[in-house]
Amino acid sequence: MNITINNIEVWANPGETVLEVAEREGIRIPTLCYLKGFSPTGSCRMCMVEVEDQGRLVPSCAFPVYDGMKVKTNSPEVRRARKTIIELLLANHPQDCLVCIRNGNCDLQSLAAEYGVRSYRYVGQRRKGKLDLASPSIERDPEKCILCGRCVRVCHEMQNVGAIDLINRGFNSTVAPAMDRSLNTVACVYCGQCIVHCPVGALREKSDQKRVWEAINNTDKLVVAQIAPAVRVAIGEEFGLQPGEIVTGKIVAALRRMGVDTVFDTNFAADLTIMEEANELIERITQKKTLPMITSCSPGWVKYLEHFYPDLMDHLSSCKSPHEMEGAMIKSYYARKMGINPEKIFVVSVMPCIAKKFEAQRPELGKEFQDVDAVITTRELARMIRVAGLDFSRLPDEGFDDPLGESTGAGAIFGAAGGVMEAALRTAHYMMTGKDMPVIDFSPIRGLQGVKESTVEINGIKLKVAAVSGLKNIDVLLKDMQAGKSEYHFIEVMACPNGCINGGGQPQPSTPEKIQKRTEAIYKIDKRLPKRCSHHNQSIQKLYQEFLEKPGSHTAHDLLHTHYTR
Ligand code: HC0
Ligand code: SF4
Repeated sequence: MNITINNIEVWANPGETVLEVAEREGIRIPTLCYLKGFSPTGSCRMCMVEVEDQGRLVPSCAFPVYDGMKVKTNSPEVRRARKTIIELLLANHPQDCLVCIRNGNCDLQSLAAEYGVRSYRYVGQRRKGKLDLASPSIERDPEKCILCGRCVRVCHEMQNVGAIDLINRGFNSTVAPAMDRSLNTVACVYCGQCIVHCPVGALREKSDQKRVWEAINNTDKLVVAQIAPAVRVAIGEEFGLQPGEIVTGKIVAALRRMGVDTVFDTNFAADLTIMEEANELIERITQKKTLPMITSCSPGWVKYLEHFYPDLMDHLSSCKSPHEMEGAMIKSYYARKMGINPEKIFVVSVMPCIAKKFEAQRPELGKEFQDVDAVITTRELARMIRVAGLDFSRLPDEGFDDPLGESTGAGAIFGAAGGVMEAALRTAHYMMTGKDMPVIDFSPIRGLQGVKESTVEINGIKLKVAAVSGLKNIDVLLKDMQAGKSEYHFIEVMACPNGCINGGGQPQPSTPEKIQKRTEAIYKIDKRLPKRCSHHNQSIQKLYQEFLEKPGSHTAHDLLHTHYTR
């Protein structure tokens, strides 16, 4: 069918919305509540357009096209309506942009600037709400909420958790957990997807920046930082670089200039995780223990399983997540090697994830000492780099410290969904046959689909594997397991859609284009490395020789494995 937008005839498919057609034609219509791929609510009305042949304004995100339709996206009526909507939103919004976490990166602030809002036109009563600071990962400020409902749709439709919803009526409507309780008292899994999709500052991570600066300034502490696989392909966006630009060396340089004493790589521990996890998988298969084994490195996923399928906890790999393994090795192997009292070591993990903040505090992780002392997100590190006055893009590329800084391509691909599985298969093949896989790239479990599956034959055993990301995608597989119908041997689950590259602590906003670029960069790192299998990592080999003996040893179990008991 043909429609006219701003006097230009364009084609459209039946069922498309005005917003979708306009987007395709390169005509920008501002939105706040709209979320591509989710059910439209039309609640904010920011995307108003004028339908000339009907003489009325309609929300373009929820209005389907029809043949012969005549639309204006930029008439005086449209501009006036949008400006009024912004002014009404501001009337019920705290006037504290200068001290807001989203200052400079807020959709409402940008629209107010774009539409020339120069005063608070409507003055009246503002909705009150209590700050929710109780969880270890997320802070909520309901007074900043503009009721767009993006977080609610993400939590329900993408993550299948439903920890938050619109509660109350009329002027008192607000987004909160049931009974207006704190997030830490409900089944929130701290994936942080609500934060990355919030257009304003109503949701934010619990910041650990202050604690990290204090540790850096404390001359009695040795501050050891580690960087997660997905941070290096995303943080550049915070400094105007292209999504997917690989800036590993600049992050290392920045941390050293900020005063961090030693910089290690979580990718090293990802290789270590693979040694332990591949060994565990083989043990479960040969000793006929609980299968399928499911990965345990995504703390949002672990929490989801605990809340919703506690009967399936035995399927979870006993391996700690890589950054926890790295912390454990820093405070044992490295501390001993260097003759440092582990109590004086402060381990800070730079992660794309906010659930890692919760994970680091779990009593199941760390016996004598907490493995990791603080977790900061990609966004928090970017803020700290700015405060330190560093010109990020001009920093030189520096290398990690030894011995917990060497990594292979297998460790690198942990950052993309399917990567843990692929890395584990590379090493499981070696452990079972004594030979490397003839083809290292395992394409069936690459790509941006929520569920990827394949069968791989090793030593006559047909291993059925799946990689799942985005929590709503896991339920079918879990229900099959409960019914005793699952045919899988090994399943990777990442709480966030597409894995850590799209974690709740990554630069905002998150868009499909950015996710694609970050994923490509992760596989580029793997491809470029001379060693692409965890068992070829020489520092890992040395760690086993000098300290851990072999995968699954008593010491390995003591330091690298855990059992979640909720
Ligand atoms: Fe991930 Fe990880 S890969 S969870 O996605 O397994 O956060 O990047 O650091 O620990 O290595 C996040 C990313 C990590 C851990 C690793 C795993
Ligand atoms: Fe829902 Fe995840 Fe946000 Fe918790 S962190 S409210 S589970 S989207």
